[in-house]
Amino acid sequence: MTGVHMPTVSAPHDDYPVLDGKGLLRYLTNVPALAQRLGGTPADWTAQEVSDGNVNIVFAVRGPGGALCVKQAVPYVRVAGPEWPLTPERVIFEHRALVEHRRHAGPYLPEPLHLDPRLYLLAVEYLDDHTVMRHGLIAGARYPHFAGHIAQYLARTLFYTSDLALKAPRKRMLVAQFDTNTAMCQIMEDMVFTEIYLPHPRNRWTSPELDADVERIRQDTELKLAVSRLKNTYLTVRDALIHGDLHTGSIMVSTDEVHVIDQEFSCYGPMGFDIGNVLAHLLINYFAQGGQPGSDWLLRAIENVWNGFHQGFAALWRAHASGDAYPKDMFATPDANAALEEEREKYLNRLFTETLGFCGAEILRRVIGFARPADFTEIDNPARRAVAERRALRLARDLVVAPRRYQNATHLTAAARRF
Ligand code: SR1
Ligand code: MG
Repeated sequence: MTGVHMPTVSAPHDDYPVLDGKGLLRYLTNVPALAQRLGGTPADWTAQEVSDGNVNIVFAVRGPGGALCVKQAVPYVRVAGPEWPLTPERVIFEHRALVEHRRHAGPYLPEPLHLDPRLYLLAVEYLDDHTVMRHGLIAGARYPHFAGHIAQYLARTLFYTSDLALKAPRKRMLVAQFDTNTAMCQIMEDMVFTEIYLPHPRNRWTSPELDADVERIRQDTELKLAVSRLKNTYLTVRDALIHGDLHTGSIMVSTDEVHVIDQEFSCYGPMGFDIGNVLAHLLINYFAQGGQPGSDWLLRAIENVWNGFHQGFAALWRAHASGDAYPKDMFATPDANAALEEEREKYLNRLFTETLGFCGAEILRRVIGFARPADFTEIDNPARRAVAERRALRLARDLVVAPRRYQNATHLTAAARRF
Protein backbone atom coordinates (compact mmCIF):
# COMPACT_ATOMS: atom_id res chain seq x y z
CA MET A 1 0.00 0.00 0.00
CA THR A 2 3.06 2.25 0.23
CA GLY A 3 2.69 5.50 -1.65
CA VAL A 4 -1.08 5.18 -2.11
CA HIS A 5 -3.15 7.82 -0.37
CA MET A 6 -5.77 6.18 1.83
CA PRO A 7 -8.61 8.39 3.01
CA THR A 8 -9.10 8.52 6.77
CA VAL A 9 -12.32 6.70 7.59
CA SER A 10 -12.58 8.19 11.06
CA ALA A 11 -10.34 9.94 13.57
CA PRO A 12 -7.62 7.52 14.69
CA HIS A 13 -7.29 6.59 18.36
CA ASP A 14 -3.61 5.84 18.70
CA ASP A 15 -3.15 6.56 22.39
CA TYR A 16 -3.15 2.97 23.61
CA PRO A 17 -0.49 0.24 23.42
CA VAL A 18 -0.70 -2.36 20.68
CA LEU A 19 0.36 -5.59 22.37
CA ASP A 20 2.85 -8.09 21.03
CA GLY A 21 2.84 -11.70 22.28
CA LYS A 22 4.94 -10.95 25.37
CA GLY A 23 2.90 -7.85 26.21
CA LEU A 24 -0.28 -9.84 25.91
CA LEU A 25 0.94 -12.55 28.28
CA ARG A 26 1.91 -9.84 30.79
CA TYR A 27 -1.53 -8.26 30.38
CA LEU A 28 -3.27 -11.60 30.97
CA THR A 29 -1.58 -12.07 34.35
CA ASN A 30 -3.78 -9.17 35.53
CA VAL A 31 -7.07 -10.65 34.30
CA PRO A 32 -7.85 -13.36 36.88
CA ALA A 33 -10.69 -15.06 34.98
CA LEU A 34 -8.54 -15.51 31.89
CA ALA A 35 -5.41 -16.47 33.86
CA GLN A 36 -7.46 -19.14 35.61
CA ARG A 37 -8.71 -20.47 32.31
CA LEU A 38 -5.14 -20.79 31.01
CA GLY A 39 -4.07 -22.58 34.18
CA GLY A 40 -0.54 -23.17 35.51
CA THR A 41 1.67 -20.12 35.87
CA PRO A 42 2.37 -17.36 33.29
CA ALA A 43 5.71 -19.05 32.57
CA ASP A 44 3.70 -21.95 31.09
CA TRP A 45 1.70 -19.77 28.67
CA THR A 46 2.39 -19.16 25.00
CA ALA A 47 0.95 -16.56 22.62
CA GLN A 48 1.00 -17.28 18.89
CA GLU A 49 -0.09 -14.65 16.41
CA VAL A 50 -2.71 -16.16 14.09
CA SER A 51 -4.02 -12.98 12.40
CA ASP A 52 -5.87 -14.01 9.25
CA GLY A 53 -8.44 -11.31 8.44
CA ASN A 54 -7.57 -7.91 6.99
CA VAL A 55 -8.18 -5.62 9.93
CA ASN A 56 -7.19 -6.96 13.37
CA ILE A 57 -4.37 -8.68 15.23
CA VAL A 58 -5.32 -12.07 16.68
CA PHE A 59 -3.44 -14.34 19.08
CA ALA A 60 -4.03 -17.92 20.15
CA VAL A 61 -2.97 -18.09 23.80
CA ARG A 62 -2.40 -21.50 25.32
CA GLY A 63 -1.77 -22.69 28.86
CA PRO A 64 -1.81 -26.04 30.64
CA GLY A 65 -5.49 -25.60 31.58
CA GLY A 66 -6.93 -24.27 28.32
CA ALA A 67 -6.69 -21.78 25.50
CA LEU A 68 -8.08 -18.37 24.48
CA CYS A 69 -8.42 -16.41 21.31
CA VAL A 70 -7.47 -12.74 21.87
CA LYS A 71 -8.09 -10.05 19.31
CA GLN A 72 -6.90 -6.47 19.46
CA ALA A 73 -8.15 -3.77 17.11
CA VAL A 74 -5.20 -1.66 15.97
CA PRO A 75 -5.99 1.97 15.05
CA TYR A 76 -5.58 1.15 11.36
CA VAL A 77 -6.31 -1.60 8.82
CA ARG A 78 -3.79 -4.31 9.76
CA VAL A 79 -2.91 -5.41 6.23
CA ALA A 80 -2.51 -1.81 4.99
CA GLY A 81 -0.63 -0.34 7.95
CA PRO A 82 -0.92 3.03 9.74
CA GLU A 83 -1.41 4.93 6.47
CA TRP A 84 -4.99 3.56 6.43
CA PRO A 85 -6.33 4.67 9.84
CA LEU A 86 -9.46 2.96 11.12
CA THR A 87 -11.28 3.43 14.40
CA PRO A 88 -10.64 0.59 16.88
CA GLU A 89 -14.21 1.07 18.20
CA ARG A 90 -15.01 -1.80 15.84
CA VAL A 91 -14.14 -4.27 18.58
CA ILE A 92 -16.89 -2.79 20.79
CA PHE A 93 -19.44 -3.41 18.03
CA GLU A 94 -18.08 -6.91 17.54
CA HIS A 95 -18.59 -7.70 21.21
CA ARG A 96 -22.07 -6.16 21.17
CA ALA A 97 -23.14 -8.20 18.15
CA LEU A 98 -21.61 -11.37 19.56
CA VAL A 99 -23.62 -10.95 22.76
CA GLU A 100 -26.86 -10.19 20.88
CA HIS A 101 -26.49 -12.96 18.30
CA ARG A 102 -25.57 -15.51 20.97
CA ARG A 103 -28.91 -14.87 22.65
CA HIS A 104 -30.57 -16.35 19.58
CA ALA A 105 -28.03 -18.66 17.95
CA GLY A 106 -25.68 -19.56 20.84
CA PRO A 107 -24.25 -22.82 19.46
CA TYR A 108 -22.95 -21.03 16.36
CA LEU A 109 -20.90 -18.28 18.03
CA PRO A 110 -17.86 -18.35 20.33
CA GLU A 111 -18.33 -17.28 23.95
CA PRO A 112 -17.00 -13.77 24.66
CA LEU A 113 -14.84 -13.90 27.80
CA HIS A 114 -13.42 -10.42 28.29
CA LEU A 115 -13.68 -6.98 26.68
CA ASP A 116 -11.19 -4.22 27.48
CA PRO A 117 -12.58 -1.03 25.88
CA ARG A 118 -9.41 0.86 26.85
CA LEU A 119 -7.14 -1.44 24.87
CA TYR A 120 -9.80 -2.35 22.29
CA LEU A 121 -9.12 -5.96 23.16
CA LEU A 122 -11.56 -8.89 23.09
CA ALA A 123 -10.94 -12.41 24.36
CA VAL A 124 -13.22 -15.20 23.24
CA GLU A 125 -13.43 -18.94 23.66
CA TYR A 126 -10.74 -20.81 21.69
CA LEU A 127 -12.42 -23.01 19.11
CA ASP A 128 -10.66 -26.38 19.38
CA ASP A 129 -10.29 -28.45 16.21
CA HIS A 130 -11.71 -25.65 14.05
CA THR A 131 -10.20 -24.21 10.92
CA VAL A 132 -11.03 -21.07 8.93
CA MET A 133 -13.53 -22.37 6.37
CA ARG A 134 -11.87 -20.62 3.42
CA HIS A 135 -8.56 -22.43 4.08
CA GLY A 136 -10.38 -25.76 4.40
CA LEU A 137 -12.24 -25.22 1.14
CA ILE A 138 -9.04 -24.28 -0.69
CA ALA A 139 -7.43 -27.47 0.60
CA GLY A 140 -10.36 -29.40 -0.90
CA ALA A 141 -12.14 -30.29 2.36
CA ARG A 142 -15.89 -30.86 2.33
CA TYR A 143 -18.25 -29.81 5.09
CA PRO A 144 -21.49 -31.72 4.59
CA HIS A 145 -22.96 -30.35 7.84
CA PHE A 146 -22.16 -26.71 6.99
CA ALA A 147 -25.31 -25.77 5.07
CA GLY A 148 -27.69 -26.98 7.79
CA HIS A 149 -25.82 -25.15 10.55
CA ILE A 150 -25.35 -21.84 8.72
CA ALA A 151 -28.98 -21.90 7.55
CA GLN A 152 -30.07 -22.19 11.20
CA TYR A 153 -27.62 -19.46 12.25
CA LEU A 154 -28.97 -17.13 9.56
CA ALA A 155 -32.62 -17.90 10.26
CA ARG A 156 -32.25 -17.39 14.01
CA THR A 157 -30.02 -14.29 14.07
CA LEU A 158 -32.00 -12.52 11.34
CA PHE A 159 -35.49 -13.47 12.54
CA TYR A 160 -34.97 -12.77 16.25
CA THR A 161 -33.43 -9.33 15.68
CA SER A 162 -36.16 -8.25 13.22
CA ASP A 163 -39.51 -6.52 13.66
CA LEU A 164 -41.15 -9.92 13.17
CA ALA A 165 -39.86 -10.97 16.60
CA LEU A 166 -39.19 -7.70 18.44
CA LYS A 167 -41.46 -5.01 19.79
CA ALA A 168 -40.71 -1.70 18.09
CA PRO A 169 -39.12 0.07 21.11
CA ARG A 170 -36.59 -2.74 21.63
CA LYS A 171 -35.87 -2.95 17.89
CA ARG A 172 -35.35 0.82 17.63
CA MET A 173 -33.02 0.75 20.62
CA LEU A 174 -30.92 -1.97 18.98
CA VAL A 175 -30.82 -0.05 15.69
CA ALA A 176 -29.50 2.96 17.62
CA GLN A 177 -26.82 0.84 19.32
CA PHE A 178 -25.39 -0.26 15.99
CA ASP A 179 -26.05 2.78 13.79
CA THR A 180 -22.80 4.40 14.90
CA ASN A 181 -20.63 1.64 13.44
CA THR A 182 -20.24 4.11 10.61
CA ALA A 183 -16.54 3.58 9.81
CA MET A 184 -16.99 -0.13 9.17
CA CYS A 185 -20.20 0.40 7.18
CA GLN A 186 -18.41 2.99 5.11
CA ILE A 187 -15.77 0.42 4.16
CA MET A 188 -18.57 -1.76 2.77
CA GLU A 189 -20.30 1.17 1.08
CA ASP A 190 -17.04 2.06 -0.67
CA MET A 191 -15.61 -1.37 -1.37
CA VAL A 192 -18.70 -3.38 -2.30
CA PHE A 193 -20.75 -0.83 -4.18
CA THR A 194 -18.51 1.98 -5.44
CA GLU A 195 -14.75 1.68 -5.84
CA ILE A 196 -14.62 -1.16 -8.34
CA TYR A 197 -16.83 0.78 -10.75
CA LEU A 198 -14.32 3.64 -10.81
CA PRO A 199 -10.58 3.89 -11.39
CA HIS A 200 -9.62 3.68 -7.69
CA PRO A 201 -6.07 3.10 -6.35
CA ARG A 202 -7.26 0.25 -4.13
CA ASN A 203 -8.55 -1.85 -7.04
CA ARG A 204 -6.57 -4.93 -8.04
CA TRP A 205 -7.34 -7.69 -10.53
CA THR A 206 -5.62 -10.27 -12.70
CA SER A 207 -3.99 -7.97 -15.22
CA PRO A 208 -3.67 -7.85 -18.17
CA GLU A 209 -5.97 -10.88 -18.60
CA LEU A 210 -9.04 -9.16 -17.11
CA ASP A 211 -8.29 -5.57 -18.16
CA ALA A 212 -11.00 -5.54 -20.85
CA ASP A 213 -13.53 -7.14 -18.49
CA VAL A 214 -12.85 -4.46 -15.86
CA GLU A 215 -13.20 -1.68 -18.44
CA ARG A 216 -16.52 -3.16 -19.63
CA ILE A 217 -17.79 -3.21 -16.04
CA ARG A 218 -16.87 0.46 -15.58
CA GLN A 219 -18.84 1.34 -18.71
CA ASP A 220 -21.84 -0.88 -17.84
CA THR A 221 -24.57 1.60 -16.90
CA GLU A 222 -27.23 -1.10 -16.38
CA LEU A 223 -24.92 -2.83 -13.88
CA LYS A 224 -23.97 0.44 -12.15
CA LEU A 225 -27.63 1.37 -11.74
CA ALA A 226 -28.51 -2.03 -10.30
CA VAL A 227 -25.55 -1.97 -7.91
CA SER A 228 -26.45 1.57 -6.81
CA ARG A 229 -29.95 0.30 -6.04
CA LEU A 230 -28.36 -2.36 -3.82
CA LYS A 231 -26.16 0.26 -2.18
CA ASN A 232 -29.24 2.32 -1.41
CA THR A 233 -30.79 -0.76 0.20
CA TYR A 234 -27.63 -1.30 2.30
CA LEU A 235 -27.67 2.36 3.34
CA THR A 236 -31.33 2.63 4.24
CA VAL A 237 -32.80 -0.74 5.23
CA ARG A 238 -32.75 -1.73 8.91
CA ASP A 239 -34.26 -5.25 8.70
CA ALA A 240 -32.16 -7.14 11.20
CA LEU A 241 -28.83 -7.19 13.04
CA ILE A 242 -26.54 -8.52 10.34
CA HIS A 243 -23.00 -9.82 10.70
CA GLY A 244 -22.04 -7.55 7.85
CA ASP A 245 -19.03 -9.51 6.49
CA LEU A 246 -20.15 -13.13 6.39
CA HIS A 247 -17.59 -14.63 4.03
CA THR A 248 -15.85 -17.98 4.55
CA GLY A 249 -12.97 -16.24 6.37
CA SER A 250 -15.46 -15.23 9.07
CA ILE A 251 -16.62 -18.82 9.56
CA MET A 252 -14.75 -21.48 11.54
CA VAL A 253 -15.61 -25.12 10.91
CA SER A 254 -14.79 -28.48 12.44
CA THR A 255 -15.99 -31.91 11.36
CA ASP A 256 -19.38 -31.27 12.84
CA GLU A 257 -19.56 -27.69 14.10
CA VAL A 258 -19.81 -24.20 12.61
CA HIS A 259 -18.91 -20.97 14.43
CA VAL A 260 -19.29 -17.45 13.09
CA ILE A 261 -16.56 -14.97 14.13
CA ASP A 262 -15.44 -11.40 13.35
CA GLN A 263 -18.61 -9.36 13.89
CA GLU A 264 -16.80 -6.00 13.56
CA PHE A 265 -18.85 -4.99 10.50
CA SER A 266 -22.16 -5.67 12.28
CA CYS A 267 -25.02 -3.22 11.84
CA TYR A 268 -28.76 -3.16 11.33
CA GLY A 269 -29.09 -3.80 7.61
CA PRO A 270 -30.73 -5.86 4.88
CA MET A 271 -30.98 -9.60 5.62
CA GLY A 272 -29.97 -10.44 2.06
CA PHE A 273 -26.53 -8.92 2.65
CA ASP A 274 -25.52 -11.75 5.03
CA ILE A 275 -27.18 -14.57 3.09
CA GLY A 276 -25.81 -13.25 -0.21
CA ASN A 277 -22.28 -13.15 1.24
CA VAL A 278 -22.40 -16.80 2.26
CA LEU A 279 -23.62 -17.85 -1.20
CA ALA A 280 -21.05 -15.59 -2.92
CA HIS A 281 -18.08 -17.19 -1.19
CA LEU A 282 -19.31 -20.74 -1.86
CA LEU A 283 -19.62 -19.75 -5.52
CA ILE A 284 -16.16 -18.14 -5.48
CA ASN A 285 -14.67 -21.40 -4.25
CA TYR A 286 -16.69 -23.37 -6.82
CA PHE A 287 -15.35 -21.22 -9.67
CA ALA A 288 -11.82 -21.30 -8.21
CA GLN A 289 -11.97 -25.10 -8.30
CA GLY A 290 -12.78 -24.84 -11.99
CA GLY A 291 -16.24 -26.33 -11.47
CA GLN A 292 -14.70 -29.85 -11.18
CA PRO A 293 -17.25 -32.63 -10.56
CA GLY A 294 -15.70 -32.95 -7.06
CA SER A 295 -16.81 -29.41 -6.30
CA ASP A 296 -20.46 -30.18 -6.99
CA TRP A 297 -21.11 -30.53 -3.26
CA LEU A 298 -20.63 -26.74 -3.05
CA LEU A 299 -23.62 -26.24 -5.34
CA ARG A 300 -25.71 -28.62 -3.26
CA ALA A 301 -24.57 -26.68 -0.18
CA ILE A 302 -25.76 -23.44 -1.82
CA GLU A 303 -29.20 -24.96 -2.44
CA ASN A 304 -29.31 -26.29 1.13
CA VAL A 305 -28.27 -22.95 2.65
CA TRP A 306 -31.10 -21.09 0.96
CA ASN A 307 -33.71 -23.84 1.32
CA GLY A 308 -32.73 -24.48 4.95
CA PHE A 309 -32.87 -20.77 5.71
CA HIS A 310 -36.26 -20.42 3.97
CA GLN A 311 -37.72 -23.31 5.94
CA GLY A 312 -36.16 -22.26 9.26
CA PHE A 313 -37.12 -18.60 8.97
CA ALA A 314 -40.73 -19.38 7.96
CA ALA A 315 -41.05 -21.84 10.86
CA LEU A 316 -39.77 -19.24 13.36
CA TRP A 317 -42.19 -16.69 11.94
CA ARG A 318 -45.13 -19.11 12.31
CA ALA A 319 -44.22 -20.05 15.88
CA HIS A 320 -42.60 -16.95 17.41
CA ALA A 321 -44.10 -13.89 15.75
CA SER A 322 -44.18 -11.67 18.82
CA GLY A 323 -43.00 -8.53 17.03
CA ASP A 324 -44.83 -5.44 15.90
CA ALA A 325 -44.68 -6.28 12.18
CA TYR A 326 -47.66 -8.38 10.96
CA PRO A 327 -49.34 -8.39 14.45
CA LYS A 328 -50.55 -11.94 14.96
CA ASP A 329 -53.90 -10.91 16.48
CA MET A 330 -54.83 -9.43 13.09
CA PHE A 331 -54.53 -12.86 11.43
CA ALA A 332 -56.31 -15.12 13.91
CA THR A 333 -59.02 -16.53 11.62
CA PRO A 334 -58.21 -19.49 9.32
CA ASP A 335 -58.70 -17.33 6.18
CA ALA A 336 -56.47 -14.54 7.46
CA ASN A 337 -53.89 -17.07 8.59
CA ALA A 338 -53.83 -18.63 5.11
CA ALA A 339 -53.38 -15.18 3.60
CA LEU A 340 -50.51 -14.53 6.01
CA GLU A 341 -48.88 -17.78 4.93
CA GLU A 342 -49.00 -16.54 1.31
CA GLU A 343 -47.52 -13.25 2.47
CA ARG A 344 -44.63 -15.13 4.11
CA GLU A 345 -43.90 -16.79 0.81
CA LYS A 346 -43.89 -13.41 -0.97
CA TYR A 347 -41.62 -11.93 1.73
CA LEU A 348 -39.14 -14.78 1.30
CA ASN A 349 -39.27 -14.55 -2.50
CA ARG A 350 -38.42 -10.85 -2.28
CA LEU A 351 -35.61 -11.71 0.12
CA PHE A 352 -34.26 -14.31 -2.33
CA THR A 353 -34.12 -11.67 -5.07
CA GLU A 354 -32.32 -9.25 -2.73
CA THR A 355 -29.93 -12.02 -1.63
CA LEU A 356 -28.93 -12.77 -5.23
CA GLY A 357 -28.23 -9.10 -5.90
CA PHE A 358 -25.92 -8.81 -2.88
CA CYS A 359 -24.34 -12.14 -3.79
CA GLY A 360 -23.47 -10.80 -7.24
CA ALA A 361 -22.14 -7.48 -5.89
CA GLU A 362 -19.90 -9.35 -3.43
CA ILE A 363 -18.45 -11.61 -6.14
CA LEU A 364 -17.72 -8.63 -8.39
CA ARG A 365 -15.82 -6.75 -5.68
CA ARG A 366 -13.84 -9.85 -4.71
CA VAL A 367 -12.52 -10.20 -8.27
CA ILE A 368 -11.71 -6.53 -8.88
CA GLY A 369 -11.32 -4.82 -5.50
CA PHE A 370 -8.86 -4.50 -2.64
CA ALA A 371 -9.84 -7.64 -0.70
CA ARG A 372 -9.37 -10.47 -3.16
CA PRO A 373 -9.97 -13.95 -1.72
CA ALA A 374 -7.23 -16.56 -1.47
CA ASP A 375 -9.49 -19.01 -3.38
CA PHE A 376 -8.57 -17.00 -6.49
CA THR A 377 -5.22 -15.41 -5.60
CA GLU A 378 -3.66 -18.77 -4.75
CA ILE A 379 -4.20 -19.97 -8.32
CA ASP A 380 -0.63 -19.41 -9.53
CA ASN A 381 -1.29 -19.59 -13.26
CA PRO A 382 -2.78 -16.19 -14.23
CA ALA A 383 -4.47 -17.53 -17.36
CA ARG A 384 -6.24 -20.25 -15.38
CA ARG A 385 -7.08 -17.76 -12.62
CA ALA A 386 -8.55 -15.32 -15.15
CA VAL A 387 -10.79 -18.04 -16.63
CA ALA A 388 -12.21 -18.83 -13.18
CA GLU A 389 -12.62 -15.16 -12.30
CA ARG A 390 -14.28 -14.33 -15.62
CA ARG A 391 -16.87 -17.06 -15.12
CA ALA A 392 -17.54 -15.65 -11.65
CA LEU A 393 -17.84 -12.10 -13.03
CA ARG A 394 -20.34 -13.14 -15.70
CA LEU A 395 -22.63 -14.94 -13.27
CA ALA A 396 -22.27 -12.08 -10.77
CA ARG A 397 -23.32 -9.45 -13.31
CA ASP A 398 -26.41 -11.46 -14.16
CA LEU A 399 -27.32 -11.82 -10.48
CA VAL A 400 -27.05 -8.07 -9.95
CA VAL A 401 -28.96 -6.93 -13.05
CA ALA A 402 -31.51 -9.73 -13.41
CA PRO A 403 -32.03 -11.46 -10.05
CA ARG A 404 -35.72 -12.06 -10.78
CA ARG A 405 -34.72 -14.47 -13.53
CA TYR A 406 -33.81 -16.87 -10.71
CA GLN A 407 -36.90 -18.27 -9.05
CA ASN A 408 -35.16 -20.65 -6.68
CA ALA A 409 -31.78 -21.93 -5.54
CA THR A 410 -31.69 -24.63 -8.22
CA HIS A 411 -31.86 -21.94 -10.89
CA LEU A 412 -28.82 -20.33 -9.28
CA THR A 413 -26.75 -23.52 -9.17
CA ALA A 414 -27.77 -24.43 -12.73
CA ALA A 415 -26.49 -21.02 -13.85
CA ALA A 416 -23.21 -21.53 -11.96
CA ARG A 417 -22.67 -24.77 -13.92
CA ARG A 418 -23.52 -23.00 -17.19
CA PHE A 419 -21.45 -19.81 -16.88
C1 SR1 B 1 -10.18 -2.94 4.84
S1 SR1 B 1 -10.94 -4.37 5.07
C2 SR1 B 1 -11.18 -5.13 3.57
C3 SR1 B 1 -12.20 -6.18 3.60
O1 SR1 B 1 -11.84 -7.19 4.53
C4 SR1 B 1 -12.95 -7.52 5.32
O2 SR1 B 1 -13.07 -8.88 5.49
C5 SR1 B 1 -14.14 -6.92 4.65
O3 SR1 B 1 -14.72 -7.79 3.73
C6 SR1 B 1 -13.57 -5.73 4.00
O4 SR1 B 1 -14.32 -5.30 2.91
MG1 MG C 1 -13.03 -10.35 9.00
